[in-house]
Amino acid sequence: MGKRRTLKLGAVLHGVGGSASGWRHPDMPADASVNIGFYKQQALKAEEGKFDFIFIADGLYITEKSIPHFLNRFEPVTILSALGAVTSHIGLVGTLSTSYSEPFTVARQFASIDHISGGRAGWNVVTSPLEGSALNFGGKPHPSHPERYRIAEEYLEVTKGLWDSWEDDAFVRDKETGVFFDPAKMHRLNHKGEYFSVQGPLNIARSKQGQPVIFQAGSSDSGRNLAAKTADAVFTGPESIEEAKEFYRDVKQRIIRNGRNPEHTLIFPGIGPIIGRTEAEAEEKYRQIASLVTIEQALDYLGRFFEHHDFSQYELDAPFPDLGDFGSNSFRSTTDRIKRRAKEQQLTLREVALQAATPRTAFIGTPERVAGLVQQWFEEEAADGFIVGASDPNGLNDFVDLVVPILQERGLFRTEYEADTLRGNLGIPVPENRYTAARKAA
Ligand code: FMN
Repeated sequence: MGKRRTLKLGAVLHGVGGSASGWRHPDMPADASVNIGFYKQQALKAEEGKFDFIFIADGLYITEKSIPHFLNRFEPVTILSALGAVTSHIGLVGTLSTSYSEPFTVARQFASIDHISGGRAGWNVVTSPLEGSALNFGGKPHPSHPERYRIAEEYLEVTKGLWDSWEDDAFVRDKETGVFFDPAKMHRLNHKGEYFSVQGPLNIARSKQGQPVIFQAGSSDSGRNLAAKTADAVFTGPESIEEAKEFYRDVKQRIIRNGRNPEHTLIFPGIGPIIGRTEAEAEEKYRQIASLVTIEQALDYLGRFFEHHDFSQYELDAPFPDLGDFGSNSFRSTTDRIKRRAKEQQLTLREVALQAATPRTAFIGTPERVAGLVQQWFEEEAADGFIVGASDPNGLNDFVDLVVPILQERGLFRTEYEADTLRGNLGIPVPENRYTAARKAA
């Protein structure tokens, strides 16, 4: 029998928030997305709540229609390094694109955060959905959806290989004898593949947790396969417990088919809880957030998923337009769902845009109600944990102060950190160095 599952929690630190108008909320610092004080306060609050990790999302292309947070925000590796210095236990997870970076550089960056933080780094591997990203990186065409995932798979092979460049006892550092390292324990990767040619070795050792934790956030067929082959944790954005359970079952089965242990890859649906002392107060909070968004902003928000498509050209109260295949080369799983639901529920463009821009989360209500939903999703195997993105500026504080104590009382969530590494707290193993393992096996 496996050991008892325990709930895991991550907190999205997202500056002024994921909506067009969150920055106008009376309690939100309008410059929160580039305010180190705000990020520090949020990271420390999540650590006070014993969260497993904080998460910094990222993207590489903006236009004047992008939401305020996307227009002016911190680069993930940089802000995580700063937060690593002011926190002690919480994991530090950030997005970096495999379509617009080099594995050698990225392996170094995350290994460096891993050392700075004593083994708390995690990398959210994304393939960059937005075609416009190509315009900022030399102008070669944006790779197609399946090709982006092929690149990502080889990219991870290279990165993980580079992270094993040094066996754990390679650096002798003997001042007496003058021996700094053992050359037999330094390894060149000599990778030559379809997309990358990388000799190695990497110029930084493994950390206390062996290798940074790999997160993966794509939910399409290709995304699920990449997760099954390579990831320690998976982000997903289901709209119901049924959808979450389907995803959970499917990804865990794919993991087993790849010969990996399904308990060692954790699934994290994203939730944006809205918490009130009463149900009515929570509803009022939602109305306040939703009322700040105009229909024009909602159309722009929806358009971003479809390569910044201009939805203002259609009749607002007519059925959602037939877009054919459009959108499947970018946020495929998201655009497929938007199109499918619009058809099934016969929604108008206005309804689709408002639902996308101001989604009414199922996780709304009193702390007891939100904790109850967290418990249900966890116990019914719709989730191993949650990535919590607050919809209003006090959302993280409310979750930590009001919901976490209930989860702790019910024995679902830790009251103290079990470890000081991210792998340790997530309960996933430290991967053994491949060369050490091969020597032992020989
Ligand atoms: N995409 C990004 O480009 N940057 C991110 O920071 C990012 N974070 C995500 C966080 C969560 C919780 C989820 C569910 C998705 C995130 N994505 C992010 C989007 C995915 O990378 C992916 O593009 C999207 O889910 C579409 O899936 P597909 O690529 O499998 O079609």
